[in-house]
Amino acid sequence: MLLYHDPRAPNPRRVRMFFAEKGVAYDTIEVSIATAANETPEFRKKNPIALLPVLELEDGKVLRESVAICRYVEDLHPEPNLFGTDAWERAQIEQWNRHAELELLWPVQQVFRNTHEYWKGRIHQVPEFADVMREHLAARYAWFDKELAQRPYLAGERFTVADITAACAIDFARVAKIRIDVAAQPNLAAWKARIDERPSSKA
Ligand SMILES: N[C@@H](CCC(=O)N[C@@H](CS)C(=O)NCC(=O)O)C(=O)O
Repeated sequence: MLLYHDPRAPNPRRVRMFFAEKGVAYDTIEVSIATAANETPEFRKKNPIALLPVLELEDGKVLRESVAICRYVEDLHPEPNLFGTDAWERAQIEQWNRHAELELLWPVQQVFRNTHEYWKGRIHQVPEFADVMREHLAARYAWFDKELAQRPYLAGERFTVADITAACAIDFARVAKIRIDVAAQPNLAAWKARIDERPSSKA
């Protein structure tokens, strides 16, 4: 398997962390978003909407959504299980992975895209939208903190793909100067410290 990725981007990191947890071997090709290498006609043949990650299989087939890639690898390498083992657990993990994507990662990406120098002159930036997303994130960090007072991991008693998504969002948020308020959000901070102890967090 060949992973097209940018080492600095959060969605490719989700997949690298997932692969590290599974212990699967794969090759990588770096596609720099900074130099718009993802927008070349060659790369658009892999992904017409020019986003990373992309996973290419031995036979040339490609997958271009982080969750699709992770589910594919979960099916091929069922252990350790990261998507759930019964109907209730699978639903919990799906729910929390969606919360992590839609309530944390996507808003964080919007703050970065709409304010950061990195994108200046490259996309239409709307700083007011970033302000709205910052307010949204403050409320959601507080909510995640409250939830994590009740259990050690997002979807329950064990680490799952939902924790990977949320951790990648929260790490990437630092480029937009959004940080966990350790005093006000001790449960979120303790959860993040647990994730950081895992070898996969270096991926
Ligand atoms: N839903 C996609 C989102 C992928 C995505 O947003 N990738 C970002 C990097 S984290 C990207 O490639 N951005 C390049 C650009 O916007 O030009 C997934 O989960 O894989």
